[in-house]
Amino acid sequence: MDKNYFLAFDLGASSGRAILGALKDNRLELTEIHRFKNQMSRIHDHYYWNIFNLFEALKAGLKKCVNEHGIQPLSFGIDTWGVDYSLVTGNGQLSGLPYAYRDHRTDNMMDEFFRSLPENETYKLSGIQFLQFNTLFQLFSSVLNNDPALKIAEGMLFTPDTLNYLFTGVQKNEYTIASTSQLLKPGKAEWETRLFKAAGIPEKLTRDIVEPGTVLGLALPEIDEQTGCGELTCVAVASHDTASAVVSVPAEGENWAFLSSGTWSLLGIESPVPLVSEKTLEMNFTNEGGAEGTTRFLKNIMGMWLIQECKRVWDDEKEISWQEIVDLSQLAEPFKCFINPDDAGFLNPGNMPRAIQEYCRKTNQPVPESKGEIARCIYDSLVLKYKYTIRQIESVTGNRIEKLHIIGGGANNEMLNQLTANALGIPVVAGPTEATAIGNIMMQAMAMGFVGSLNEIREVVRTSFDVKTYSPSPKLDWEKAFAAFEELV
Ligand code: LFR
Repeated sequence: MDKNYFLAFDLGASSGRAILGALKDNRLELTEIHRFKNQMSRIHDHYYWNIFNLFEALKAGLKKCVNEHGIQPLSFGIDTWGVDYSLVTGNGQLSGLPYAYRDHRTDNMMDEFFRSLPENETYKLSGIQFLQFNTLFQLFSSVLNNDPALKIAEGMLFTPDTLNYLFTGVQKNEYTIASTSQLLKPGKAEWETRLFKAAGIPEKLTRDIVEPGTVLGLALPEIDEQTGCGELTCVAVASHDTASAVVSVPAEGENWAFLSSGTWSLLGIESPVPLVSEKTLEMNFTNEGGAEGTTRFLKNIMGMWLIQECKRVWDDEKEISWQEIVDLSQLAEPFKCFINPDDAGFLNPGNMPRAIQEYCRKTNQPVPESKGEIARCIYDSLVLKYKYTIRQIESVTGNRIEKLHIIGGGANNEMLNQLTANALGIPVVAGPTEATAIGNIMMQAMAMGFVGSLNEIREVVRTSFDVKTYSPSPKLDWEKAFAAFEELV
């Protein structure tokens, strides 16, 4: 079989990449073609995504693929973070810049919304965890604030849908990304009209929902003119980045959990059905849509964002590398103080080190002063939150988790991988770090007829990429630390 080429655009909240996948005899090779920075634009104290810049960056990636690597891929696919969307007017233009989910316009919006539909009803109808930035609450905030952009909108496209539309002219909502909105029925590619009604969101905004792995159409001739890509198929992949990442977990058998580790730590299991009950509501777990009808039963944990934001503040003084941060944290005293990583105050505090210190002060703990102490506090607390979350999952399913697969960029942090294995007392398998791009590429390969199923995709991942296993070898008393942490959260 010849090599077949697929181009993945993987956009994260801090950077975006174009990754070329070459598939031959069921082995996949990756080449990073293009990398660019992404960041929220702060304008008059609101946060937005510069969607037009992102579109230009993707075209630049495609052009490099053709010109510098000499490859015209068969297809391309786009995945991004969840919940955010652009509004489209009747003549097909985007109405303004899309808001970024960390914008403060949704502060207190959940409580406001629960006045029209109580929390437990909302959960039953959607199966989605409560995060103040879910599309439901973003749109509700626009309704309450008489947002003029909403008034002229005829359609709503999530971030990957929007970029697919700019490339092809086709307006569809892809299922996995739509499931992050809290506007679908649990585990179903169907809009829940009662949620639209309760929020006052016009139902005309919805588009047809397509399953991941659907061919959307061809890139417009103007794209070929600008990039030389030729006839290029656009595939709606599992376009929520977490959905793409979980597609490529190299797992076999049962009783495994995944941790998709990046800006967010998404910790959960793949389930054939949504798990929606009073207990899962109380624990605030989500049921997001996956490939092949699977559900991701998971919890959002405030992940590497905590340390990324510290680094951003520290860099302002004097640049510090990731390795230095890890090294300093290892010199600091363990278990000196803990945070609940998911405290609302850490969502977008501006100055993260200060927010962490304030949290410790408020909770009558020793206040971490040095960079090493702050980083240690973050790492210990994250790992303990992982332990806490795994226990919650086990209490819902009644099954012991026997292995944790860490995928995504965070799997590069060897220290954290080992701490995680020690705290959980089970083997941790790290890799692939490029899980999201791999999942994106393999869903294209499936749409184009080169693989047949999720199982086959995982087989390709296992034969193509190395993973590293960390066995538990605890030197510290994690149970004691866990008891203190549990007390706090
Ligand atoms: C990860 C992610 C999470 C989602 C968060 C916000 O990048 O997509 O799954 O909850 O970003 O959209």
